[in-house]
Amino acid sequence: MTSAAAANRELDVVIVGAGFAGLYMLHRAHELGLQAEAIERGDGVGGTWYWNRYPGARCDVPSMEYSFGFDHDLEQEWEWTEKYATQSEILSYIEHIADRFNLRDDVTLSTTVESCRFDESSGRWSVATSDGIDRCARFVVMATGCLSAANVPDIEGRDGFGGRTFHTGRWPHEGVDFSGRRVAVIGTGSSAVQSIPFIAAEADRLTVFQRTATWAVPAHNEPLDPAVVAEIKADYAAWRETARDSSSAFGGYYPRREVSALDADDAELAGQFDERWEVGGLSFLRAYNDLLLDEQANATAADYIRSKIAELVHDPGTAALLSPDTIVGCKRLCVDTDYYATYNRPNVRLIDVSSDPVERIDATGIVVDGVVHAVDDIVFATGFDAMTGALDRIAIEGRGGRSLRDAWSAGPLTYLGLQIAGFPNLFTITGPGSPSVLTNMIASIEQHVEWIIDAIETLDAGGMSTIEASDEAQAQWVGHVNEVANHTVFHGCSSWYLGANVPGKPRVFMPLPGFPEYRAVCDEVVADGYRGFVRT
Ligand code: FAD
Ligand code: N01
Repeated sequence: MTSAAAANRELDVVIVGAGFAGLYMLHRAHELGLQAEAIERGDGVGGTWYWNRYPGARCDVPSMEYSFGFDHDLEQEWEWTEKYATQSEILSYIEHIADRFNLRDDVTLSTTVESCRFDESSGRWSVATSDGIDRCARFVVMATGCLSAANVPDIEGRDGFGGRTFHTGRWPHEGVDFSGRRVAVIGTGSSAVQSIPFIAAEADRLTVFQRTATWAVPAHNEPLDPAVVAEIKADYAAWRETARDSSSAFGGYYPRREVSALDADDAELAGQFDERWEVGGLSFLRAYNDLLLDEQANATAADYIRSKIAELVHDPGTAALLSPDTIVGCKRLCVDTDYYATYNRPNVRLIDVSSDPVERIDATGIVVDGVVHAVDDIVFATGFDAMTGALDRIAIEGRGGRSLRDAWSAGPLTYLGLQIAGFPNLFTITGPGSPSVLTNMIASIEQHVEWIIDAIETLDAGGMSTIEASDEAQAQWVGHVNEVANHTVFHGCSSWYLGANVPGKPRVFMPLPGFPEYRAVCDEVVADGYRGFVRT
């Protein structure tokens, strides 16, 4: 859309973000005949897959499942080439969607939404953006992403570093040549696990700074077998329905076994874990049904992975440092290709910063415990201000001028992860309090977009103008999310699920485990006349 065409535009819906969520929301808004505009900070569509171009970036949910199911022709015509698609293939898929559903005319790129203010007298939202054009809309949909606000730690001296710095989530489009360079990677989460083998293969020397050892299982990525693809496509709808019925909204290949690890003897455990290790991927944690519910059960998986690390990493000291003493899956399990084996390379060194943190960065390198590790490049694989970060960076004001930052000062409060009391007609896609990051995100995005579209359609059909979560329903829902999380192992470590990776962020478990149960509640709420929502 040209700036002139968008000037002071009156809209039905402003959508913030043009990743999977923003684009699908825009498509469904078009189908409903709504005037909608998606506003995106990036210079292109794609969200996560536009920004995260670091070497080795791919999905960890199999491509046949990590894709939209809303359109039969789309899922039949698109050809994934590998079990886990690369960043560039996923970005091509998203661009194909933007073209196929004629979305581009209503996407405004290179523009940041700075504030959204609800005007009680008109019942409309005023949206201010970096292009200086004011939009006014009945509805605002935050498709801002759970993992879109980069977290670059505020380490003393960071800006005085003399070499190049990169964040995995803001990777240069032209790529980075590390040949002949001494490179530091700070962090050992999923982004580091995927990029470290590539950086190590190119750099002269790689030094990895590890604060917490991570759990990783092999991806065993491979080209997709055309026979398997044909079998899935023959009844894709049923296959997706099975996936949606699993707690993480995927698992068509290797569903969870409904057996407790605590009932298995050592030989059975080893056999099961060997089988899952050979298959590869996140299905490892589905070998038994209580690995994410019971710490003792979880310890069986932990022992197994530690034994694998000891086999894969030749130097016993490095293997010990790489062996976590935490709960498997309590931070997101990493899926790797040659991560552990990379530490056998002579040009790779691991520095433990668990007890002596990175002290500062000087012009020449990274200082730990008084020792300067001289490097030419620093890669911050330090993750994101997850789930709330992107929303927190927008000045959002609801009824009575109340800011979202104030409303969420002790942690995010939502009803169903879809709406926030005091913020009428504002929706969040995969917001805190919904399964979101614990699932195949595309399945969660589809379910949220469809729920929001139905809510708007029903509102219009009933001659109503606003929908808003009630305080009581929201308080009850937050209590429910906490109660469900308390029955899992997720509280057992300092993860970004809890906001623990960002200094000063309140520690609240943000996603809700259990996709099928959640969907059922969303459907019941609608069947019960939008129970817990106030509609006027
Ligand atoms: P995003 O893709 O994050 O898009 C949000 C967009 O909103 C961004 O482009 C951002 O620029 C824009 N935005 C935010 N704030 C503003 C603002 N104020 N103004 C304008 N624009 C704004 N999930 C899985 O289920 N499976 C996977 O295998 C998987 N792999 C991942 C790999 C990586 C490297 C990362 C970082 C995440 C991965 N995820 C995965 C999670 C992934 O984020 C989701 O699957 C999905 O892509 C999210 O889509 P989205 O549209 O909700 O958000
Ligand atoms: O970020 P992370 P990510 N000093 O937060 C460390 C998805 N994803 O970008 O654990 C030293 O997981 C931090 O240490 P600690 C996926 O959902 C998927 O890797 O906090 N270290 C940690 O090691 C994932 O979970 C894929 O002690 C510091 C690392 O940086 C999410 O995105 C690929 C530090 C950050 O790890 C985020 O992953 C990529 C400091 N000051 C991403 N600050 C797939 O495989 C932070 N760290 C599909």
